[in-house]
Amino acid sequence: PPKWMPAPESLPIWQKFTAPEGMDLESVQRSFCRHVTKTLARTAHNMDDFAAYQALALGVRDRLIDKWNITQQHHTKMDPKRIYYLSLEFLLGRSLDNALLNLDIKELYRDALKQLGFRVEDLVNEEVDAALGNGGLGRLAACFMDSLSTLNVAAWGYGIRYTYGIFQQRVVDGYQTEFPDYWLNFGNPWEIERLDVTYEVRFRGYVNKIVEDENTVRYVWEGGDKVVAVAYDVPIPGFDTKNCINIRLWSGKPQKEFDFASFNEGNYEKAVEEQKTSENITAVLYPNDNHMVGKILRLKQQYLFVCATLQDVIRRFKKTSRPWSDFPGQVAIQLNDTHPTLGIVELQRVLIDEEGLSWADAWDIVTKVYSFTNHTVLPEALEKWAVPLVADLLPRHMMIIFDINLFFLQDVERKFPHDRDRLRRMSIIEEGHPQYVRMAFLAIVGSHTVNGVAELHSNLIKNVVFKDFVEYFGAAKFTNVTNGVTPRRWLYQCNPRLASLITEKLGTRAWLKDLSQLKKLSVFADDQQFQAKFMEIKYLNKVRLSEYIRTHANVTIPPDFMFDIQVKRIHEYKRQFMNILSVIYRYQRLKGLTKEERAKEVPRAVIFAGKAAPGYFIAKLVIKLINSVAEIVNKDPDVAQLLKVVFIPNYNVSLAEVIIPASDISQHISTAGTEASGTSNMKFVLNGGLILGTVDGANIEIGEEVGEENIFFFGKLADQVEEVRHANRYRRSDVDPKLRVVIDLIDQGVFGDPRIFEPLVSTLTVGGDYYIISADFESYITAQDVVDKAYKDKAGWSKKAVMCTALMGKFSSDRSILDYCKRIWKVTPCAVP
Ligand code: B1H
Ligand code: IMP
Repeated sequence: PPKWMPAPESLPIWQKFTAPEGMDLESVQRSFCRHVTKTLARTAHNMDDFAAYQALALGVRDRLIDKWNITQQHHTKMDPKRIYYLSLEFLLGRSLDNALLNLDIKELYRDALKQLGFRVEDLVNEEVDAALGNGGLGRLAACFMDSLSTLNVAAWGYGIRYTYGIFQQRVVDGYQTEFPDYWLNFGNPWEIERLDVTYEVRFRGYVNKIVEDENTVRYVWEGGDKVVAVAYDVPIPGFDTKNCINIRLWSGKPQKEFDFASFNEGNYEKAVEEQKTSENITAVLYPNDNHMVGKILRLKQQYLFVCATLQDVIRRFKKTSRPWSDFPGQVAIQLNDTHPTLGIVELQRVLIDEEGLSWADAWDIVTKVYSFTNHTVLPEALEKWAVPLVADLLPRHMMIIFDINLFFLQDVERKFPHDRDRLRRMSIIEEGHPQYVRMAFLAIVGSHTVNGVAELHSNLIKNVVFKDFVEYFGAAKFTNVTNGVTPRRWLYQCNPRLASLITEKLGTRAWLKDLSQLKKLSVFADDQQFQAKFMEIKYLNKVRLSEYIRTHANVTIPPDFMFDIQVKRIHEYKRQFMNILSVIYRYQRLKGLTKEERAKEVPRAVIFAGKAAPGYFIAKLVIKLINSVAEIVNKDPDVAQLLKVVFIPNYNVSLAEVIIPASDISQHISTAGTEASGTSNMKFVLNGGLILGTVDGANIEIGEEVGEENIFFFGKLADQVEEVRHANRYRRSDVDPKLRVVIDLIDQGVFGDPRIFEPLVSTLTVGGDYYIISADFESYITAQDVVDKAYKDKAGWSKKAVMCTALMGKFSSDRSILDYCKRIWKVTPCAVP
């Protein structure tokens, strides 16, 4: 343990010079100018908005660090149970605006900077997103960190500092093209580099068996190659609290910077080789949402991550000289999906091989510490790693996995004797050539609690996907914690006008920490004046988005159109394809209408955005189809007053903050039973946008909260999907008649060379229509008509919109986190007084 100097804080002079900065105009301006001149080495004469952003960010960072220090010292003093949230993704987005709001210093900074000639609103737009995640799973981790900090939980996030986050998407000739995300090129004021916090990580090598006496053997993992993980800390301020927690991100670097022997021999390539390979490990985020790719580099990322994290966790635990039996009372580790599951094996390894505990004592500790969140039931997303790959990279871990499996299956055999098929189904090792390690099974066996992320999803886990495990472990181990989103970013920050209106009406900002208070808004749902204000704000948000679309996608969308939005990762199960097919259907229907009939139609802008995994051919074709349809529709004067279609490039967190407040209706139309939860659905409804959705994921619970009259459901139910799939037809003549009309138009070349779209269109027939677009199409088109009809009734729609915002209290990530604290982690807050 590090030796601390005898409390220098107790010296008055120490206190004087480390006191947090003042909360007055002059302190802010002084700090800003100090960073301009001393940190950036600039002057008033060579300042641009980006430099001003940097100086501002550095000043705010100083305040975060003050809070961070106070929080860590308080935690050291109180030594509470720590919560460790392990995630290979943190989709944080921008930090400046969020920090200004959470620290409640935005007004102060606005005034201070105004006098210096800058507008805070301009400067926050200079920031590049931290995009270390793919989609929902990574953004959930970010929302959870905001809530953990706000709720004063002694928590740490742990992740990887990818040099390149999710790729930048541009659209070229209608196709997605990918560019590297150079997010660190101009420095990152939101991280604190900890060159002193480093851990060694071993790969490959061999396992040495040491026979101590006739009943004891020990194994030591030796040899191989070592790399070093360096810590980078990202402070996460809570809202309206002194607490500020931390995400610690690991970056790989070589154990020795340079091979001098090779260098001196004149072999420059070889001299820097090691450096290159170890830095490669954390170079890039794998850009697949809901899809696993069994690449060795990904396995290296996972191991480097858990190995460094556990060394840090154990070092912190050991500072208080407690016995190992205290560990489960002091440490809870949450696995964000199976990606950090090697952590289970690594802890077992450290306890038995390095700390000398017996297998049984060690395993008892491991299974009391870990809990596991499952985020998907899609078969292609469930992680499995080839045994030869694991055995080569992590030989000792492979042995331990086989032992865990052996003891587990022996116990299954005791409980369900002579049930060979059950053993085969439940084995952590999938038999075959090669064998595979089933990571979800390993995570279940090594955890005390397993949760899904919405009611339906958790039920599917219990009754279908992990049914055998429920029968073996009992139902109590499996539970649901419905996802949530942070109302600080997803209402207060992204929709300031609506937030002000709410605060004005409720007379307090308390709703930002207790979102259930929004229900008090429902008494204003019929109040015409309130409706008018609410819808005026919606209109202004639509103007802002329309302006963005004009400048970034070169399409003009009148703000009085209905804004119909589907933004999320592009995936077959999310069915953006079905959406664009229905747009084609609408297009041909509109073209067939008389002038009188047209006058009764609701003008609609159908807005898409989202990234496809670079190797996902069909998803990329969906983007091409959307752009091809947009091109034809947007230039057709026949429908110019009634229909616009646009694909906005490079969807990310900061773009979501512009898009979400501007929606009238958003689409969450996954095949029932496939979207575990969805979280953007919550954000849209919270901002007074209605949803058109399937009976899937969190849509169901949103419907329960806002009422059936305020949500548009359609489509087959989860328990009908399997049956529909079996009845699917494989010929064009058998698809839904309305869908047939659409396919014919594509085939006729209305949207360009039909041969381009053939692989996509044929998923509906020869591909077996796995996502049941044909079976849901009629119901989908009907639901679209119901939406149009409802939208024509302005007062009726306004009331629905208000009720939506009012009834979303359940979907705060604060509620989710409190649920984890009470039922899974068994931890209470540790607030800085
Ligand atoms: C979700 C993923 C995911 N579920 C594998 N699973 C990945 C799986 O890189 N990989 O290998 C990356 C991501 N992501 C999403 O999690 C669900 O689809 C959403 O429905 C859910 O809302 C979100 C948060 O729980
Ligand atoms: P860690 O838990 O050892 O990683 O410590 C995190 C941070 O908490 C350190 O960088 C310090 O800022 C603070 N800290 C840790 N131990 C002490 C202590 O004994 N006194 C005061 N602050 C501490």
